[in-house]
Amino acid sequence: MRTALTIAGADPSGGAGIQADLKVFESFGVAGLSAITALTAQDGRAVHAVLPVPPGFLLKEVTVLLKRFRVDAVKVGMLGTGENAVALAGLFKKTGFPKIVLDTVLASTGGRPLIDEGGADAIKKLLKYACIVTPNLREASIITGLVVHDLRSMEEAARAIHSMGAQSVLIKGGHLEGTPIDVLFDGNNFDYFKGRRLGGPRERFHGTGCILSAGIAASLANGRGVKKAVEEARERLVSILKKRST
Ligand code: PXL
Repeated sequence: MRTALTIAGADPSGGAGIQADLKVFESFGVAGLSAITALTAQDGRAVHAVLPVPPGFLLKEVTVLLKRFRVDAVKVGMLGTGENAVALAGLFKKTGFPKIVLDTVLASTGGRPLIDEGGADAIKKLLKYACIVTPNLREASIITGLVVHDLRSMEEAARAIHSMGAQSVLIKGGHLEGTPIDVLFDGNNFDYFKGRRLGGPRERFHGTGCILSAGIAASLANGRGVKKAVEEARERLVSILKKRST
């Protein structure tokens, strides 16, 4: 059985973070491993508190797993602190994982920071290890310093993030005005994935980014290429969201 590792925050409400990632891995027939970067107290509507684990402990969680299991793909989500990002960058440099999906989680949809101050700069240190990175418009803006708000600026940001070291860049257009379109750039070509807006309250979309990045990691673990992995993850995301009550 193929194996994927999620390095992310815990969401007790189950819609995002480690809990969501493991369910997605299972739905792809991939065995799931997890290393928790931070605890959160939340109800699926709002994050009430965050307690990051110390970087030394995070490294211990991961290295203990690596001694025993072969890992086919890794998903990195919420990190809690810049220190955790830096610690992981050191580990990735040593271990050379081939398939790392980096979800650049900076804040919850409700606006609660999920990484400490300066964390966004630390996350940049992980870009060069990423097989694919999946920022939304806001995260792409913060990472590049560009105003990312339409297709043209998404393409510009994708080029900029690629030049910072990520092999492929998927900029998620869920917050675009009008039709949501995700833009994938592999350093040569752009691919565009058009979506359809599903209505409903904000909590219906809690964990959307986690589910997508976990799906990409699971599909990569199953041996798919990056573009196919994005397609499969997007399809799975839609079917999961449709099952959620509105
Ligand atoms: O969707 C971002 C996110 C990631 N990870 C955890 C979260 C959230 C949003 O609330 O709670 C653990």
